[in-house]
Amino acid sequence: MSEFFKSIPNIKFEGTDSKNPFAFKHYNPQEIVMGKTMADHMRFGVAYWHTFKGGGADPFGPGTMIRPWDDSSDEMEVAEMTMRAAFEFFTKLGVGFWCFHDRDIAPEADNLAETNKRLDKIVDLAEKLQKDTGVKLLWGTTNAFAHRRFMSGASTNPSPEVFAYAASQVKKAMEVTHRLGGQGYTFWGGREGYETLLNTDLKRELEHLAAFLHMAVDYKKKIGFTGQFYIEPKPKEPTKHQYDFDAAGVYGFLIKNGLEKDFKLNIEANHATLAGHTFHHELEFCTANGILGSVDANRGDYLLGWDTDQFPTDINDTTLAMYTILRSGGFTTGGLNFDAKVRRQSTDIDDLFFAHIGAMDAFARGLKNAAKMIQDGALADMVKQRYSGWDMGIGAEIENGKMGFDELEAYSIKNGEPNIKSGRQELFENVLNEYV
Ligand code: XLS
Ligand code: NI
Ligand code: NI
Repeated sequence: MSEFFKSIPNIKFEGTDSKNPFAFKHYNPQEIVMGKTMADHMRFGVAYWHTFKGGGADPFGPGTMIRPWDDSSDEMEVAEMTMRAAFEFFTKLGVGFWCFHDRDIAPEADNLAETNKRLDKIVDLAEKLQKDTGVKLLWGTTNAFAHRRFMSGASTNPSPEVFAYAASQVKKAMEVTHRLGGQGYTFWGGREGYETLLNTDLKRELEHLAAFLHMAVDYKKKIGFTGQFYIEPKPKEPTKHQYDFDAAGVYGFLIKNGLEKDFKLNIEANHATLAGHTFHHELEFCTANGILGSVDANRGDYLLGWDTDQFPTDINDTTLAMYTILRSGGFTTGGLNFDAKVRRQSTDIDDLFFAHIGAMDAFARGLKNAAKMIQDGALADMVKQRYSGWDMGIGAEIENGKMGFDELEAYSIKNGEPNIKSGRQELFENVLNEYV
């Protein structure tokens, strides 16, 4: 039954000749690419917070978008209408997954017990709608950053009372994620960071963060939740310095604290660029270390220094991302969650569709390009060639641990100046452009 998107048809694949803005030109869910359907490769998800709770507010003005599911003074009625609108949207768009924060789906009450009751009530509805539509939960998470109690962080707050409150909230959010069959649970470190080191005991805060995550791992086992835990790195915003800075920083933190077996990473494109990396770099770092879990698919604006969370449209980016994701073996529990919001001037509900359709098509093109790159082996052969010295002679002996500094010095004295080989960067770039 269509309630909120009556004028909008189910979005279908019509191919590249289509001029219909409500159709996919490239994303053909059942099309097989490298042995798997496109839908199974991508595991697209919609982010509840941006698409259904975002109204277009920015630091200079309030929201611009008037949504039919927001049309009541009763907060719980709004929550129910929003959930219905969301599942109608997922179904019309044809995505398999959704993601949410606890506070996106149900409003806080005056106390935690009542808040939890409200959450349960909305989760009843979500459970029913999941069943009716077949749409699944990619991951759930907690909003422990918006309320004023979390102004100085959640698990890294100087106050143990706030730490306890955040723990209670994560406990409940994990329970409802479990109940909804969530395939994962994400920890994004909201305000876990600092504004000034003058008032901050950095060492202690990091220890508290580790303790908090250990408690979450214990509780996961206790309730039998088998979904994957993710940490989502971000270097700054809202705090000046966020502790989960980037993939390398998070990985070091996990290893130091004995948590590396329990967490994978959820890589967000715009967070990568805020950290001074490319999206591709963060994905490649995770793949190299076996910790790629899921992706928040969006993009920033290179001229702006904040998390603009735009919908991904750059085919170069999606191609390189899919090139790494495919070579990592693809998603298991994770997927491509559109942690992205339509621009403040895109005020119509149609725009929500255009944004997602464009992003899904951009990733479909990326997938097809990347599959072709892998099947042709062009780049991989060139990389293999570049490292071929390690497959024999002294290279193989170093890799096999048969050499030390004494032997390497003797080798260098005997063989003299190393041969210089071109890195051929421009040629590599040309080869990539053949596919994009
Ligand atoms: C914010 C984050 C957030 C997480 C979920 O920048 O991207 O949306 O994905 O808490
Ligand atoms: Ni995100
Ligand atoms: Ni973000």
